[in-house]
Amino acid sequence: MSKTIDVCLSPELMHLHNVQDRTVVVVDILRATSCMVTALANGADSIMPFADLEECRKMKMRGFVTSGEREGKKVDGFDKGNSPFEYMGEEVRGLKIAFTTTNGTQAIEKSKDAKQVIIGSFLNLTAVVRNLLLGENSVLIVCAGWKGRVNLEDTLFAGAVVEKLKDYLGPDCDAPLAARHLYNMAKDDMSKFLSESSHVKRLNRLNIHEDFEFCLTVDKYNVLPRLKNGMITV
Ligand code: 3SL
Repeated sequence: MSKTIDVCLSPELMHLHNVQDRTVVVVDILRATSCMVTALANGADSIMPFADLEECRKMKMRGFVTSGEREGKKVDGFDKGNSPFEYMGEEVRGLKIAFTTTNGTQAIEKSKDAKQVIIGSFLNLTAVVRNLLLGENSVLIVCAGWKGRVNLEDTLFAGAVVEKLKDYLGPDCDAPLAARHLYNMAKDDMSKFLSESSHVKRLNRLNIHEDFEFCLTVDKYNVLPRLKNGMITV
């Protein structure tokens, strides 16, 4: 049977999808999955994602570094926030990280029953595409969005994947087609295309424009983070 590809534009639409026999790619370009990819590419041991903030906080007692955000800001008492620049360099090597974010880790939680869960971002786009191309499973890209709403940046990533696989994986519905068309409109200057988007405005208010530019870098890292038994590793 030939493989297909679908896109879930918001985690609120997950009830429409049967993930058991699919590879799910979870994406939260700004900034959760970009941070995860950066941390693991820089030698972090593992990332345990939490939907619940207090569950994540408890992991400190078990020797984990606590990381993440609420409303874009580092959580009080946590070790790290949600900027990819906090997950670079020698200090990251070997860390076991407990991670919670507003949307990204919620999307991971909703995807956990998939046959395979991988973590996607522009930073590791080719590694993701290669895995999907070589794998046996049909694909679902789960966009983390923002509090249940659709966002542009995750949709663009989904479109990039659909575009690169268009000769091999047929679309299950119009969402992959819409994402692909959007990506093709945006690809020559994604930064400009996204300048009016809601999350970019949010990040600009927090004075973190450099995170936005970094998260749009294509193929900075050749890593493929996967979720297994509640833990993300490469
Ligand atoms: O929602 C998330 O998972 C975050 O990545 C949002 S923020 O970029 O930290 O605001």
